[in-house]
Amino acid sequence: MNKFIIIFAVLFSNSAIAAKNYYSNVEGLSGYQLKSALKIIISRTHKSQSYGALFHAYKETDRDTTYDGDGSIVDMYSENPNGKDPYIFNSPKKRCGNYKKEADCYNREHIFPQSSFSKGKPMRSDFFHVYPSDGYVNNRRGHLSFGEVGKVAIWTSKNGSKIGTNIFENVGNKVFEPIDEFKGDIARSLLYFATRYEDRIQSFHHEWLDGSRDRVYKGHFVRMLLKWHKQDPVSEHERNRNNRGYTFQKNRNPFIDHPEWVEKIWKK
Ligand SMILES: [Ca+2]
Ligand SMILES: [Ca+2]
Repeated sequence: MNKFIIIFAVLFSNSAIAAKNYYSNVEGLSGYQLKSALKIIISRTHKSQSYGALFHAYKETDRDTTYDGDGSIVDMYSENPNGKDPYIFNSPKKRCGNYKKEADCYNREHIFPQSSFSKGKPMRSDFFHVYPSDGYVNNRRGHLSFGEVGKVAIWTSKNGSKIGTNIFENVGNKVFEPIDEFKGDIARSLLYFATRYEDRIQSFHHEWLDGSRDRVYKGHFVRMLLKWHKQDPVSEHERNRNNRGYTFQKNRNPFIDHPEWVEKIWKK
C-alpha cells in the first residue's frame, strides 16, 4: 500500500465515524419537518467547492472500486455492472473537450439540469447531483426529465440507457431512462437536491417541479423516484461515494445514510 492510499483510507474511515454524529436533533421527526431539519444540517455543513475542483475530485471520489475494481471512473451512462464496460475513462486527458460519439471524453453531468437554476451557485458544483459522465450521452440527455421508456426507444446508449416516451403512469413526455443499477442512485440525488435547496427551488424551472417547497416534485415523478429508490437499494459504490463526497464537500446525502427517511418524508 503506498502512502497516498493509506492517507485516503484513514480519511475515509474517519469520515464514516464522523457520519454517525452527523444527524442530530432529527429523532422523532417525520414528513416535511424531517426534510427541513435535514436541510439545515446538510446546508450548514456544505462547503461549496469550485466547479473545476469536481474534475480533480472525481479521480478519487468516483473511482471504480466495486464494479470492475479497475480504478477507472464510474460513469452511470456507460458502466456495465454485469460484464465488460463498453469503454472506460481513466485519464484526465479524457476530459471534454469536443466529442462526436460515445467514449470520446467525459464531463460533468447535472442530474438536476443546470439550466433550471441558470448555473447558479452552489447548485452548479454540488457534488451530490453532479457526476462524471460521457460527454456525448450527457448531451443527448440534455435537460430531459427521467422516466421509463419501455421497449421502444428513440435512442439507446452502449450501456443501455434510453431516450423515448415515458410509459410510467402513461405520462407520455420525452424522457431519459438510466439502467436499473443506477435508478436508485439518481432518485436519491434528486431527493437530496429537493431537500438541500427547498428554500430556493420555487424559483427554479423544470417540468418535474410542482412549485412547492415541501414535496418539490410532481406526484407521478415522486412515485417513480420512490419506486426507483426501493428497487435499486443503496450500493457499496454509492456508500463509498457518499463518504468520499463528505471528505470533499463536508456534507452528506442523508438518503444514502438513512434510506428509510425517503418514505418517512414523501410516502403519502
Ligand atoms: Ca467500471
Ligand atoms: Ca444503484
